[in-house]
Amino acid sequence: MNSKLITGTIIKGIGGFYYVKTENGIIATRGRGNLKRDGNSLLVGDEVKLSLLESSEESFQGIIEDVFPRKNSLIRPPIANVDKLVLVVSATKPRVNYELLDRFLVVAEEKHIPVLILMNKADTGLEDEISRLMHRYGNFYDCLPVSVISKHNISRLSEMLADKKVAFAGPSGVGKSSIINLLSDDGEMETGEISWKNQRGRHTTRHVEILNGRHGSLIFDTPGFTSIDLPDIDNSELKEYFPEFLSFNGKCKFQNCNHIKEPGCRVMEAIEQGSINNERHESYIRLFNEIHENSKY
Ligand SMILES: Nc1nc2c(ncn2[C@@H]2O[C@H](COP(=O)(O)OP(=O)(O)OP(=O)(O)O)[C@@H](O)[C@H]2O)c(=O)[nH]1
Ligand SMILES: [Zn+2]
Repeated sequence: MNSKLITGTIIKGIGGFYYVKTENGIIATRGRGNLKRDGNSLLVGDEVKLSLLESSEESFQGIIEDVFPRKNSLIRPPIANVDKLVLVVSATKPRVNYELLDRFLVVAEEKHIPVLILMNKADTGLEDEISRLMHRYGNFYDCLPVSVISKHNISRLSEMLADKKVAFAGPSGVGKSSIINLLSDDGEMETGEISWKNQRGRHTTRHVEILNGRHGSLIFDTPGFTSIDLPDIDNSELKEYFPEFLSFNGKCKFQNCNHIKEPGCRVMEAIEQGSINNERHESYIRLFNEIHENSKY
């Protein structure tokens, strides 16, 4: 075994093999023994150290010796080290599901994953939808209207994602696949005997894998990333995951105010003054109650 370890990113895991993107191209590997990180197995997106096998008779050329600590990870889809979670909605067909968007935002906050909210289908001319979205989130999240059809803001988007590992999520039909197709390179990824066209839709069985994007970005291709489970938290923690509330937490009349309808609540004041969006607060209350209901079982 070559004693020199090289580093890389797992871009695909299939049948016990992990394909690792390295400076020397893509290398098929296996994990050493029962290699785990944070109690679970290797994930697409993991940064790893691997040793190269000297004999190339095996169907793989390297052994993963170690996994770097993760920035974050998700269970469904199973991915690690997301630098940017792009939450895709569309102006129409389907219209924005704000409740779902707010759930995704809570998960992203809890996992410390930076978010970009994309409103696709901007070509449909539904300016009202775009302004509603901006009004609701624009002060706290990056929001960008785009269009796959007119290419509006697509190059801006790919610049915003430069050098990042990016996952796309959102309801069915908003245009996630179309956007990923626009952003990913169609170049051939090659190494040793392994090569496959880096093109979406070629395989009938869909696994999570990483595609090369423009400007050095890596795109998690995560079929079916249309919903997400709320984090396992107490409802009194939920207020930490609404950035609108952060400057008020601990400053209401009651130190442990949950900003529901307590007297002397600074968040309620801010809503009345219009500096916090009322719909976001309603959404907060729904999630607060939902977590409470779930905790009974
Ligand atoms: N008008 C318009 N239609 C678009 C745009 N982007 C995608 N579409 C259409 O929206 C439909 C859904 O697009 P997809 O890319 O399959 O959506 P998806 O989010 O990947 O959907 P799932 O795979 O079901 O999760 C397709 O008919 C696209 O042609 C856009 O910018 N403008
Ligand atoms: Zn309060």
